[in-house]
Amino acid sequence: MLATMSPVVIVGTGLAGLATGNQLVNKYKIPVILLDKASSIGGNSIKASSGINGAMTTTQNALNVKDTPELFFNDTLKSAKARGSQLLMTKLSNDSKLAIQWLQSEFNIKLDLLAQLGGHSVPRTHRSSGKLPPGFEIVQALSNNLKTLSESKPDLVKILLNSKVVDLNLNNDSAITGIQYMNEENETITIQTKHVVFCSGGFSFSREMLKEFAPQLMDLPTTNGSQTTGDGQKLLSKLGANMIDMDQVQVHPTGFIDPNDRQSHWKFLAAEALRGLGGILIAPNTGKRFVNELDTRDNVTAAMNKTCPKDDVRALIVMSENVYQAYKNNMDFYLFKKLIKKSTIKDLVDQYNLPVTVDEFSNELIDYSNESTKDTFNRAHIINNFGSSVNSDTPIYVGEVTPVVHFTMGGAKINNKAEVLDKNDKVLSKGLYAAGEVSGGVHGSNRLGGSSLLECVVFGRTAADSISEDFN
Ligand SMILES: Cc1cc2nc3c(=O)[nH]c(=O)nc-3n(C[C@H](O)[C@H](O)[C@H](O)COP(=O)(O)OP(=O)(O)OC[C@H]3O[C@@H](n4cnc5c(N)ncnc54)[C@H](O)[C@@H]3O)c2cc1C
Ligand SMILES: *[C@@H]1O[C@H](CO)[C@@H](O)[C@H](O)[C@H]1NC(C)=O
Ligand SMILES: *[C@@H]1O[C@H](CO)[C@@H](O)[C@H](O)[C@H]1NC(C)=O
Ligand SMILES: *[C@@H]1O[C@H](CO)[C@@H](O)[C@H](O)[C@H]1NC(C)=O
Ligand SMILES: *[C@@H]1O[C@H](CO)[C@@H](O)[C@H](O)[C@H]1NC(C)=O
Ligand SMILES: *[C@@H]1O[C@H](CO)[C@@H](O)[C@H](O)[C@H]1NC(C)=O
Ligand SMILES: *[C@@H]1O[C@H](CO)[C@@H](O)[C@H](O)[C@H]1NC(C)=O
Ligand SMILES: *[C@@H]1O[C@H](CO)[C@@H](O)[C@H](O)[C@H]1NC(C)=O
Ligand SMILES: CC(=O)N[C@H]1CO[C@H](CO)[C@@H](O)[C@@H]1O
Repeated sequence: MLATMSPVVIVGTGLAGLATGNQLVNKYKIPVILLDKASSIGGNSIKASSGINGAMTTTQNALNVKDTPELFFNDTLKSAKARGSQLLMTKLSNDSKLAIQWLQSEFNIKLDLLAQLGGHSVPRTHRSSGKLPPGFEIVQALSNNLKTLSESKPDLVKILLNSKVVDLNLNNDSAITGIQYMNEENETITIQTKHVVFCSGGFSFSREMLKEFAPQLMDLPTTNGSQTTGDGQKLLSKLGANMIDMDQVQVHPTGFIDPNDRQSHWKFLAAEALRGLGGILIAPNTGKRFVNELDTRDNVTAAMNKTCPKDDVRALIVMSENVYQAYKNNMDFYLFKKLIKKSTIKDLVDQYNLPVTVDEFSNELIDYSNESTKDTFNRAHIINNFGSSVNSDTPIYVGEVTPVVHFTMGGAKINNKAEVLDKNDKVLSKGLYAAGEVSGGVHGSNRLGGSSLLECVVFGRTAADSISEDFN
């Protein structure tokens, strides 16, 4: 039977592609071919460092966090600021519990820890205790399964790297009949197929596309990987897809400024979990906090833009020993890369010449940590803070941060079956699906931290479920 089924072609091996592939193969035994233009698997997904969202999960239960899909939806909608598709946001929050459960039960990924990221009403961003950062851990588990199958059952799974998709073939009913890619020898090869799932990621590395859609951001540094060039958006747009929110490009407020390479256009991300677990932001020109660090990314960036100097040192991120303990592996990595350093309050005030006394600075941390007062910026109090006995010698961790281009909310609009839509919101082409960052509508004008890995799993699995209906 396998031999007569034309394989589903998946464009991209980030989390969206891997989730689609695993669901097709494990649940339905439908053959897949994964193509990636890069020489390795994982896209931007492999870099994700804060985690993946889920509402009403067993982890939240175990940690006594009360959450519902409705609360998650409300947070998502507020962050989206009237952009995007509410249907997709509902689907994202509804299916988030199942997405986490799927990763835990099929791939043995623990996802047993939580952080509360910006714009979320409760802690719902999951990561695992242990050494591996979430993006790496999830990509590794899902790709190992497919790699193993590609060896034992080559008719079921093929993974072709260094293979760049360049075009699609349609019949005169505009149904998919094939896909064309270019191999390492620059030959164009056609694969016959009735189903293509675009999982090709965002466009934040494409200067050409940033210039077209968000020219005001071209001078900002970026966290992007060089493969993130919007190939999928270009192909789908050419076919007539409804490209929505293309001008909504996410600026993440905290990219690390490397003190040894300040001008570099490329920045390591200072994961949002650093703030989520208790870290604060300090303006170097006032020596004070200036924003609720757990507001949404767009709002934090706007506050930084308004308050902080446009100098070499934009803002400082300051973390307690408790944050270090809660996020030890990442913190050790940042220390190793010299992106943060261990210091004391006295040394911090001296080093950056902050216009406050050591006592004033200590008192600000004490106030911030005081659970019986309302936070100056309405930030929800969390357990991991600086404590009540802060003084000039209290150890802290500090890094310099600046806003960075990070994620593209816009893309090809899909429906809740992950089918790509045309400009009248009708299915564009029979057999054509999209999932992950290439799609648009899930996040509106601002994505919540942890919702990108989630959309990959939710809509990747959904694409597979939709495709399976054609194989009955
Ligand atoms: C540093 C960093 C940290 C992040 N942390 C988090 C986090 O903690 N939580 C969270 O939810 N999100 C996070 N994100 C966002 C998230 O990682 C990505 O946005 C998301 O994983 C995108 O997944 P994807 O599968 O859609 O695309 P990607 O993972 O980017 O994969 C796309 C793949 O498609 C391939 N491709 C592109 N064009 C073609 C073509 N023409 N032919 C063949 N292949 C092609 C690319 O080579 C790439 O491998 C982070 C992003 C970055 C950069
Ligand atoms: C979500 O928002 C709606 C509309 O504002 C409100 O009625 C509802 O109570 C909110 N739900 C939760 C769980 O906060
Ligand atoms: C989300 O869940 C609610 C409540 O179970 C349901 O009424 C709704 O149809 C679901 N929507 C989507 C898009 O999954
Ligand atoms: C972000 O800022 C807008 C406009 O100032 C405000 O309405 C909104 O409540 C803020 N977002 C959050 C999550 O607080
Ligand atoms: C598609 O084109 C073929 C060949 O030109 C023609 O025979 C067929 O009727 C067309 N089908 C449709 C649905 O237009
Ligand atoms: C393929 O094309 C690229 C870009 O034109 C070129 O740099 C490369 O050398 C070519 N590779 C081969 C094997 O011909
Ligand atoms: C920063 O603020 C200025 C005006 O104060 C505005 O023109 C600019 O667009 C803002 N930049 C970002 C990235 O928000
Ligand atoms: C915390 O705030 C309360 C109420 O304002 C105050 O009484 C108490 O002294 C504060 N605790 C510390 C350690 O400053
Ligand atoms: C869009 C963008 O800013 N792309 C940059 C990504 O990072 C590399 C450096 O690694 C720059 O060369 C690109 O210009």
